[in-house]
Amino acid sequence: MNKRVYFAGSIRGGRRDADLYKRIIDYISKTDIVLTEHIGDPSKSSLETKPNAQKEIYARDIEWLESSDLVIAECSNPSLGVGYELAYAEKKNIPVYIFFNKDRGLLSAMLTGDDYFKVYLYSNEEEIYPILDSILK
Ligand code: 6IA
Repeated sequence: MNKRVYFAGSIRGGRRDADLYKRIIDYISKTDIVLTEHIGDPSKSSLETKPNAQKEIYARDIEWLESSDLVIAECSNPSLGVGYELAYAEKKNIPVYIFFNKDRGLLSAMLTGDDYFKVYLYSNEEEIYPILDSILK
């Protein structure tokens, strides 16, 4: 209850799963605090940017990441930024839970080969929510 969750999902890696991110974020938000709610905003374009925004985004995200109790990542759509965040979380000893739709291919060996990460392979979205319950309980 009231855990601080850093949800990670692709932005510039591609927004095809943005609606799924939003549903996951809404689900987590029923019981806990999602620091990165914007990840699920389908109206946000991956190209959207303002002058000097990159440094601000990086600094704010790192601050949120370091203040989080756990990271939940949806990795079905590959993203350099998410990969960076997952490695950063490991270095800071923040627990990391990864969801990957196994019908979309194979997850990077850099994640599946690292026992630090708890990886959940799913076929249907409905499988995600009971797992979230067990992670957040
Ligand atoms: O390489 P990517 O862009 O796919 O990396 C996505 C990951 O990096 C996400 O988990 C975010 O935490 C972080 N990230 C990358 N870009 C942004 C961003 N851009 N804002 C916040 N976090 C970001 C501004 C546009 C956005 C409002 C849609």
